[in-house]
Amino acid sequence: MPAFDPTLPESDPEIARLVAEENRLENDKIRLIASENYASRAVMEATGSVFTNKYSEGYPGKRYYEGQQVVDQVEELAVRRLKALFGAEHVNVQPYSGSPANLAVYFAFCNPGDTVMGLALPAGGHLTHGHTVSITGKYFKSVQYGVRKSDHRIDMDQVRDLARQSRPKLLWCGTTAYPRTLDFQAFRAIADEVGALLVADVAHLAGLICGGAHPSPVGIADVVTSTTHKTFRGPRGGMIFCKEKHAAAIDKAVFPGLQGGPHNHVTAAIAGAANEASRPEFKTYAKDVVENAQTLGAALTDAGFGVITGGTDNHLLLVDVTSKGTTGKQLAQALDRAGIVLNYNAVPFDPRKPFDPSGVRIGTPSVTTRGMGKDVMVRIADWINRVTQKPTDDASLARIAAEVKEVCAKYPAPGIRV
Ligand code: DSN
Repeated sequence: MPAFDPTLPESDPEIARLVAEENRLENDKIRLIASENYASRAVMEATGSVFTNKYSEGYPGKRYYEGQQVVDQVEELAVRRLKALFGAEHVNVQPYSGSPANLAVYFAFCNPGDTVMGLALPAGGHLTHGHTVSITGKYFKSVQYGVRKSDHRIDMDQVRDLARQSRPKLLWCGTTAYPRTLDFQAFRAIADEVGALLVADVAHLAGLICGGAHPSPVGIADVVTSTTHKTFRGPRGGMIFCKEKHAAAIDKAVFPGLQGGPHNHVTAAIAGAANEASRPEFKTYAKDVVENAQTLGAALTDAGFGVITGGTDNHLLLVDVTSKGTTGKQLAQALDRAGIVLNYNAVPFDPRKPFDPSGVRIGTPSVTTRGMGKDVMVRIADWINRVTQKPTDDASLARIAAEVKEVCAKYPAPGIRV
């Protein structure tokens, strides 16, 4: 007889209750955090599988532990699928998430004190692209470029000038809060001119790229990093694509340079997500994500919000809410009470502090996964506008939350069991 093996509710009712509460919350609310999504039931099952039990330091065929007969097949399958999906020469699926993937790139190519260049965080970049408080801004000499004051788009003239002056070893192009298409070829030309390696961080864009809704940097950049859980809709994880000539450096930097054993349950789920992303319906999904964001942006503009750059080419909007007499944080907190979840965010040249900035970031990956379309986007803009009118009125917020819940009930979310 096997030992008693209780279920989660039997073993730990407190955690089981919290899981149920989170299920309810993700079901009943409109989730607009641009970096979030709903992973499918299949991806969730792979993430919760026996592969969580297995250690496998090394790479398929060259491990430091025995018993890899199945794990090697999982990692090879994930790599094979991702290579086909993105047209990559080499893929590493072991980074624990996006920040470790980026750190591996620094470790592969740089020494402490080397010069690196990236988009500044307040202009829509990421911490790991050389921001001052990040290890990447402390261990490397970081040069940061920004967006133009006139139109809030990346200033490629500034990128070129700064690159010529500083001659960085790595030139990062990648964003977390930038609503416009990245011109990877223009970055390539600048990197070539100054002898830099070009690294594209497409964490936010990976699903749009393989769905054909954003140009791909694979084959243009020397290295491409990404998370696996945003528009790509997989489990929490990371991946690195590179040209074959950089494969050994990248693999060595990930393991043994930065990490120990890969999270094999995550690798299995990444393989599953790659399979889902290769289906024709994923192309429709990627296109719908962008169209929903554009519809929402137009409706917010009509309602008098300050939509940065006047709209979007991708899955997110950056919105200055000053014209509504509120701040990003006040609005985000009021919206949460009204059943709409997003994050407050600095806007370019924000006069306010990052902990209470002038804007909010709004993303459409999650609502699109639920099948919500343009009609719902127009309602979302209306709800957001109504919240700005009575941000402290409990009854009004509760009324909106009830309307949100009613709409959510019509669009079941994959992977959610309530
Ligand atoms: N935290 C992610 C985001 O929200 O964009 C970036 O790492």
